[in-house]
Amino acid sequence: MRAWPTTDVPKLEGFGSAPAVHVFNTATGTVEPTTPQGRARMYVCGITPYDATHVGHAATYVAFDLLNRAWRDAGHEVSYVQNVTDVDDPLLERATATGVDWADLAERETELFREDMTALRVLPPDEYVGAVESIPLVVEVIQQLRDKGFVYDVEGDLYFAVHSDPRFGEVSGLSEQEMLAVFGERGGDPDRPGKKHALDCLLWQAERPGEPAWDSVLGRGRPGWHIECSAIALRFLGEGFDVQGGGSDLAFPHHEMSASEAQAAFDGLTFARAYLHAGMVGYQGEKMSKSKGNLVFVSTLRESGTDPMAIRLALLARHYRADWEWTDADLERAEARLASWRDAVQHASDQHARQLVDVVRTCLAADLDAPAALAAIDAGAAGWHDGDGAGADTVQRLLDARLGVRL
Ligand code: 5CA
Ligand code: ZN
Repeated sequence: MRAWPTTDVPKLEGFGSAPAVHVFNTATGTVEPTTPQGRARMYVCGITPYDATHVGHAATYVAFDLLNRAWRDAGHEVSYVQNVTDVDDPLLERATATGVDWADLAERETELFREDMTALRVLPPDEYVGAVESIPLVVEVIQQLRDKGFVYDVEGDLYFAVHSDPRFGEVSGLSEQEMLAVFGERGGDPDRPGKKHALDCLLWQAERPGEPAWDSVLGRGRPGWHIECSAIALRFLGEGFDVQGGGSDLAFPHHEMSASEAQAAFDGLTFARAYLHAGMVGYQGEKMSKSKGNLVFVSTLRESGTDPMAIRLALLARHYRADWEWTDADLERAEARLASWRDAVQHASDQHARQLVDVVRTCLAADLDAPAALAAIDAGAAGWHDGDGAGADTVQRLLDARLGVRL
């Protein structure tokens, strides 16, 4: 699948490289250094394209864009892979409800997402991979699991016995009771008769009347959700990649299941070395979600003339791990901040700029603390008015390279 066009990332020539990036790993519950061996490898779960990108999605992709940029500034090349869940229940349900073809809906919303990401200056993945085009990869991994005896049949549908992976539970760290409490509302089917364990998850769903299906050695059907990300990540990044990312609603079941499926299929394999999760953005008192319909779309803001850099700054003003609520005031604050930086930067001296490079790098190396970086820039900007402007170019390059904000 085609990604979106890349944006130029200025190099901070003459400033050495940034310090090693530390991030909070959900699986260990601690902030730890990332230690890429050669290229840094990152997989971030992509959208299910049945509705436009809301500011919650955007916050999550901007968070991982900060990591991408932090690695690059620390001297790493980055391999970045993202999927598109272009066939799944919510997409098919929306297509039926609105009377459009499911594939057209997926293509239309994926294209809008590409436009939103481009406007927000989010760097594209090197591989942007759809679930549909990955069916042969998915089937291979399921066959591998089946050969090992980790798969069983419920009325023609194939299930993964999650405890086949001795490390099941290590990603989210939830107890079985905690897992059961959220499994049902996050795409799972704990109560389906015939399952051997309530938490076992669907790998392959046999064809249903009126739904798309593909021929395979597993019979005619379509993939379950989690296995898509296991198969795509293994194929395009290989085992032991540095970071698996997404919003915190994906820690369980999605990342837990994806990791266990891969680890059970290939003995001794470690799926990702760290699991990172962005907080949930709410609106009007609830988590912003396509199913609840309480949404602020990036595309609507753009159409109404909002500067995408102001949208990006509004998202960066919150720590990526925080849960927070979007209000119009967030955007107003960001617009004012952007205007004040654009005005002040012209006066920045070389010494001001050099200090700022260090401070911003330090903030972002410490679990991607963008709010601290923004506060440091505010404090700097307040003192720039007396400078000669010789540092303006450095400040602009810094903000562009590290925050993705073009002044
Ligand atoms: N296609 C799957 C992942 S394989 C999926 O979760 N798609 S999604 O469209 O529902 O979400 C895309 C990304 O946005 C996920 O990382 C999800 O965790 C994140 N996300 C969804 N809602 C919010 C929100 N309100 N705030 C922050 N991030 C969110
Ligand atoms: Zn995923």
